[in-house]
Amino acid sequence: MENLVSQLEQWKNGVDQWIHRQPVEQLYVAAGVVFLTFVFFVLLRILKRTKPNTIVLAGLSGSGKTTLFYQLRDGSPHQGTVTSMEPNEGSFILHSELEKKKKINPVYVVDVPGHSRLRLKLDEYLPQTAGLVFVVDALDFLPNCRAAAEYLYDILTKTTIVKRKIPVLILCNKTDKVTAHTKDFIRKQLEKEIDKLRTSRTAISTADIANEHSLGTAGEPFVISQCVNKVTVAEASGLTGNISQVEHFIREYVRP
Ligand SMILES: Nc1nc2c(ncn2[C@@H]2O[C@H](COP(=O)(O)OP(=O)(O)O)[C@@H](O)[C@H]2O)c(=O)[nH]1
Ligand SMILES: [Mg+2]
Repeated sequence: MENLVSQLEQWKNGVDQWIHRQPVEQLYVAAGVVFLTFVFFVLLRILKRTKPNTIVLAGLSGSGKTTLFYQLRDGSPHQGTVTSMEPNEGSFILHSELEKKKKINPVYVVDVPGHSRLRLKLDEYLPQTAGLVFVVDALDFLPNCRAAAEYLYDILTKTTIVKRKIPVLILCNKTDKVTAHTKDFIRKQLEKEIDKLRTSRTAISTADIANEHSLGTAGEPFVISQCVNKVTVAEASGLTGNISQVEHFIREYVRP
């Protein structure tokens, strides 16, 4: 035992002497390298954590956002729930991914109520948003076309959406019913309505043009491919669980 202690002491003295023999600059450099490596790993962690992982479900009331939220989380539509007045939100692994063996990153999904008073909530989530799903009722589409186009127009001209180029998926929901409109029809109608809105709204707000991001190409009829952010159209049925196209969109922007 004593032998061991004296051996350790000798070794410690050896190290001390060696350190004293080194030029002082070299020690500073070594300390600097250790410090920088530490800072690098801390930064890496922070960057990884703040990568946006929020998916926002927006759209008019009754389009099927809440049903879709439950379907994504639980694989069931939870029928019979009341009109949501508070945003439904939560971090989870998609139900369809549960049986996968490897570690999967969760998605933070927010179901923003369509009621116009509560839409302001949307802005709170946009800084962390990786993708926005705009749910459209493909069954009862025509009576709501104008209102849906207005909401979509507001979304597509939002500063955060434009600046951060947040991808938008226009999701034609309720396609389990044969009378549902096709996604091409819905896209064309929305483009037509937005084109009308574009003319009327830019006429009103030429004074504060700085706040409004003009949509599309001037002098051409509006089509969604003119948006600076990626805008795509897909179909789903939140009720029957036919949601693979939404899941694909989510995992394209929130890495599993
Ligand atoms: N046929 C059909 N009905 C749906 C679908 N998704 C939702 N619904 C119905 O549409 C109504 C509104 O759904 P909800 O999820 O509350 O819409 P929200 O207001 O956007 O949250 C409910 O009666 C749902 O049962 C769907 O994919 N197909
Ligand atoms: Mg709802």
